[in-house]
Amino acid sequence: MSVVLYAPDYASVPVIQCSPPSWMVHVLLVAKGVPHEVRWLDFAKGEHRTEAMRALNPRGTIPVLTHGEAVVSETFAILEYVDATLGEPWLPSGAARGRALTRLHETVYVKDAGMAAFRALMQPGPPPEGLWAALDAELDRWEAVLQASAWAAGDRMGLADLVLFTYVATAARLGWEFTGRSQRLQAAEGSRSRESGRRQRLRAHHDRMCAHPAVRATWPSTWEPPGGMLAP
Ligand SMILES: N[C@@H](CCC(=O)N[C@@H](CS)C(=O)NCC(=O)O)C(=O)O
Repeated sequence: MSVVLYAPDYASVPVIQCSPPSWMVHVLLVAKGVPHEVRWLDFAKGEHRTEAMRALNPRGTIPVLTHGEAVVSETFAILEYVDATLGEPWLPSGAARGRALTRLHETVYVKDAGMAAFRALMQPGPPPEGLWAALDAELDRWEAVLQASAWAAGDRMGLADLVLFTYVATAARLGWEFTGRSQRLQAAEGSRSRESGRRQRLRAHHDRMCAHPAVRATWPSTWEPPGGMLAP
């Protein structure tokens, strides 16, 4: 059964020149070695809102994944579907499954904060005050998660890592800085070490993800390759 991922042609997405939700699904398909086709839709031409696309997803959002007769929309549903149905599952079984699913669904806060900031950047005029505040506050939580383990859940790259990484990479490209610290955290920390606010673990996570062959293979062609990475 053929697998088709509908994703925006990144060049047609204003400002961010990428779609983190589509990118993370693409990384998963490539990392799992699932044969698939990507249909790149031109957002500027409204190719994601045609009658045919609305028949797949009436909300007109992408990513959408089809697998034979199955149609799956909503990013996290797609990640879970691909994981359970195609190739070796990444989600563990038993007790570790609860943790991995919790971490995956917790990344919705990164996704929402990231999307809100990206949408603000798409508006004309200078960026609003506190553009990254919500994302900063959320990423402080993930820095703490990554203090305990190199990956978001367990000892290997998982679904939550895909979400975290694609939003962090997109934000970093748009001017968000790993060294930035939310005012809330700064106030809470008082005179404690500034180093703890530098998100070194998150940066290491980002760099590790950048080196992954599936991330390299799907790197948005609209972006410069990250420092030190050869063009895929
Ligand atoms: N809740 C949806 C949101 C996906 C989403 O916002 N997709 C964007 C591209 S990154 C989109 O389709 N935007 C087009 C539109 O809303 O018209 C999901 O997670 O799949």
